Amino acid sequence: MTRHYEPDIESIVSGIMHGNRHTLSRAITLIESQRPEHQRQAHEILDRCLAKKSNAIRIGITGSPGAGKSTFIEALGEEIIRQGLTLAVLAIDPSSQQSRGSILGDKARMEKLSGRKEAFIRPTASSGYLGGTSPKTHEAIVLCETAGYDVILVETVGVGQSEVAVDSMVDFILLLMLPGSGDELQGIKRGIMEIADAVAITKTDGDQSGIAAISKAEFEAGLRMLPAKHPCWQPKVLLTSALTGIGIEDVWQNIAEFFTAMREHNLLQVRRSKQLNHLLYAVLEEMLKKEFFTHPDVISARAIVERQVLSGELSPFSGASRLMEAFTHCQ
Ligand SMILES: Nc1nc2c(ncn2[C@@H]2O[C@H](COP(=O)(O)OP(=O)(O)OP(=O)(O)O)[C@@H](O)[C@H]2O)c(=O)[nH]1
Ligand SMILES: [Mg+2]
Repeated sequence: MTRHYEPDIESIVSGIMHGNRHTLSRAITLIESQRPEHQRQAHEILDRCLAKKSNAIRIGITGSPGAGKSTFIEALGEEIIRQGLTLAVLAIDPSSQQSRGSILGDKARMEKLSGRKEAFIRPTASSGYLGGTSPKTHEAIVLCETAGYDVILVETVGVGQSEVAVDSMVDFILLLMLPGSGDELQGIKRGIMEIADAVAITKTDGDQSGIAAISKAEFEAGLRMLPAKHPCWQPKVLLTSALTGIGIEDVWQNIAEFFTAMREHNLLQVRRSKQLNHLLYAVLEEMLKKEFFTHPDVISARAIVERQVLSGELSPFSGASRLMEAFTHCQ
C-alpha cells in the first residue's frame, strides 16, 4: 500500500520545494484530512519538508471578530511585498465556532493580495478547535516555509484560549484592537495582552482618531502592568488604519525590530525549539485521542459507562477509569 503512494509523495515534496502553489494547497488538504492514509502521507511529506532549513518568520494576527484582521493583513501584505519579500497567509475560518466570517468572505477581503504572485492565501477550516488553531495549523506553517515563503501570517480569532495555541507556533503575536475597546482590558483580553508582542489599534480613520488616542494610552498603561514576555522586548501600541494605510509601515518596522532583537539575544532559536517540542506533544495528543475514541472496546463500553454516570451509579472518575481499562486491556 505504501509503495502505491510513494511516487505521489515524491512529486508532492518536490513540488512544494519548488514553490508550486497547487501542490502546496494539495498537501495542506492532506494535512487537514481525517482519513488515516492521508494523515500517514501528510506526516511523510512533513518529515521530508522539516529537513529543509528555512529562515521564515511566523506572525500571528489575532483579535475579536470584525476587528479588521483580514483587511489589515491585506494592507500589511502589500507592505511586505514592497520590502521585496513573499508571504503565506493561513486564514482560519471561524464560521464553525462563530456566526461571523467565512472562507469566501476572507478571500474576498484579501482580494488584492490573492492576486499577487508573491502571496499565497489559504483559508482553513477551524475543525472544531477554539479559535481555529490546531497542530494542523502548525503543520501547514511548516509546508509554507518549505515552499520558500519569507513571512508566514496566521489569522486567528481571539477567543481567549486560542491565543495560547497560536503562541506556541508563531514567533510574534500582533493583537488587533478596535478603538474604544480599552475596557476589555479588565476581562478576557488580559490573557491575550500577556502574549501580545505588539498591539495595533485598527480603523483609526474618520471620527475614530480621538477615541483611538485614548485607547492607545489605556493599552500602554495595561501593557506596563504585565510581566515581560521576552526580556529583550517591550510591546508597543500603534495606531493603524488599513483603509488609509496609517501605521502599517510602522507595524512592519516594529516587527523587523523584534526579530533583530530576538536574533541578537539568540532567543529565536530557543523559541523554535519550544515550538517543535510543543508540536511533538500536540500531535501525540491528537493521535492518542483518535486511537482511544476509535477503539472498538471503548466504543462499546461508552454507552454503558455514560448511562451509569448519568444515573449516578458510577462517578465520572470511575467512569473514565473504566473506559481507560477498556482501552488498555487489549493493547
Ligand atoms: N473604516 C475602516 N474599516 C475597516 C478597516 N479595516 C477593516 N474595516 C472594516 O471592518 C469590517 C471587518 O473587517 P475584516 O477585515 O473582515 O475583520 P476580521 O477581523 O478579519 O473579521 P473576522 O475574520 O470575521 O473575525 C469590514 O467591513 C471592513 O471593511 C479600517 O482600517 N478602517
Ligand atoms: Mg477575517
